[in-house]
Amino acid sequence: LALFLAIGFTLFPGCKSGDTTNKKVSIIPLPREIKSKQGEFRLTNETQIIYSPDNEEVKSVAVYLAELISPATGYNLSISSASAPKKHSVFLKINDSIAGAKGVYQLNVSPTKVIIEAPEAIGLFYGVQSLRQLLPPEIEAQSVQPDIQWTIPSVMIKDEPRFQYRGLHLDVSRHFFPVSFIKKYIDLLALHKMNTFHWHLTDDQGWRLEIKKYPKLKEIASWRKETLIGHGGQKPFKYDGKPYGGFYTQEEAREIVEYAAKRYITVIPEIEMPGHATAALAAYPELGCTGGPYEVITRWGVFPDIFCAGKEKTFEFLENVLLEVMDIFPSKYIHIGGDEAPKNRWEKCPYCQLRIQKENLKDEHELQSYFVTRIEKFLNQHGRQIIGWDEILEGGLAPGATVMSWRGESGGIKAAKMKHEVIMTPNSHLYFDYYQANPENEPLAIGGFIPLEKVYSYNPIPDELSPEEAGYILGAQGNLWTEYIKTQEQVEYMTYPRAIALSEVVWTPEEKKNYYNFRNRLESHFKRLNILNVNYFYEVPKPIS
Ligand code: TNX
Repeated sequence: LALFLAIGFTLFPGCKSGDTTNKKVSIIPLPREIKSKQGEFRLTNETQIIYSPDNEEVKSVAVYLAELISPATGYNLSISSASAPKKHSVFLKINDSIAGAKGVYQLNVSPTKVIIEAPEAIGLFYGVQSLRQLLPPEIEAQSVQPDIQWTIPSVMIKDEPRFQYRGLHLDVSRHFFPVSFIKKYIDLLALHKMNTFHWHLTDDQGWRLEIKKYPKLKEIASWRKETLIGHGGQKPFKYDGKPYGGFYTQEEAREIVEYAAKRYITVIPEIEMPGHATAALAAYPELGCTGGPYEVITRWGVFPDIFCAGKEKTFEFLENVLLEVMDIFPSKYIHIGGDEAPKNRWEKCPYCQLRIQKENLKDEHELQSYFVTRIEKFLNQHGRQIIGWDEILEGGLAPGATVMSWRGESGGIKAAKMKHEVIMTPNSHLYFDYYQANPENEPLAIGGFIPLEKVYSYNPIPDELSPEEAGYILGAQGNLWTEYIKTQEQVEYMTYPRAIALSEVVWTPEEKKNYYNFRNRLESHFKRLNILNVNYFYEVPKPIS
């Protein structure tokens, strides 16, 4: 490691003292501008947190900071909006004259004070995250660390995000994860200045959200009769014989939304339609073309039974579901899935064929477009917009839809050229369920190969786009599908550190990114993750050749 660092420091001009890899200044994602200065600020029991102006939102960032610092230091810092503060304070100030993208902030540390300024509270929150990373990693401990000096190196930081959408996804259908874990997942997003949690709540293998109007979703659709334990490609499949399931109550989902909002993270729920719907059909078989019976699926893959596009009751069901979903999730966007919906059932279904005729549609792809557009209209009427996987381009894109480009970037490029918003989640770079190292030595995964450096190298703006078209790329997201991921430890192992590389992809200006510099900073960042009890994948850094 020493050798690696020595080589890294000599070869990279960005690594000289006074710059980002100054041992003590190691922030991820890398801020836009950092200037190291002489000296340091020492945090003590006497330090005050002073916020202004005196309003609830600014105050709550101050409280968040005090609570962040308290367990490890044992300090109970005083928080006030006093106009004549004592020296040696941490100031959180709204300053309208600072301009930039949403989240912009400045952080100025000197031996006598720390000032975080931003035009909005969200910027103060990001400044707090940077300040957190300037403190020793032991600040993350949940018990008092008596031997640590809580010093913060003097520094001037000017920072703002590159993209407005900085997301991470989690599939809780294939495997279910409890509320406590979802909160930990969200906390780690906040540490890395990510702002969106895409919650994949429904799929063939389980429906995970309580819907009051349709109780069988939690009673039937949230359970499968046994769980696959063998390799998906092996025959015969091996099962453990035990029922598997779980769901979030509406109260729990609201708790998550609120928890995330305090961390400036939006939760986007995904309700899959028309495909990946077998679990829902198992509970309400009348919503399928054949009428069932159906069972919650125990294997992984793409399955033929999807919501019937010919029946009015399908739309009645989905609209009622979405009304409850909108009541829980205040997000501007609702993700409606749209991916991997085989058309075999629709081809043979008299209701669907009648609909095709009546609506003057060409084929089943146009029927899917009709389906998505109809749902979009409903959500628009309630002030929301839809996101769909790139399959929603087939058969005609719903007018206001945002496209999540997962089968590479081509769907995203096409949508941006059509002046639709795009979120890049290509399975060439951002699928964290794929292997990150030699499969021979890794726990079984779904396939693929996306090592850390590949994630880091990703640029969400494809060369093919003009600057105007590029403006439609809202940002990027990492996806974590959990077919092969059963435990919380395994989720973290697959997600980290790749999601940390992603944070720099979506935050840091492209021209400031440098993998070796990142890998250096990551090495000290790992100490923080150790204390936070995160089970990340570790590989010894390769020397620069
Ligand atoms: C494709 S990505 C899917 C998921 C799987 C994933 C596995 C997408 C929109 N659909 O249903 O879990 O591949 O990598």
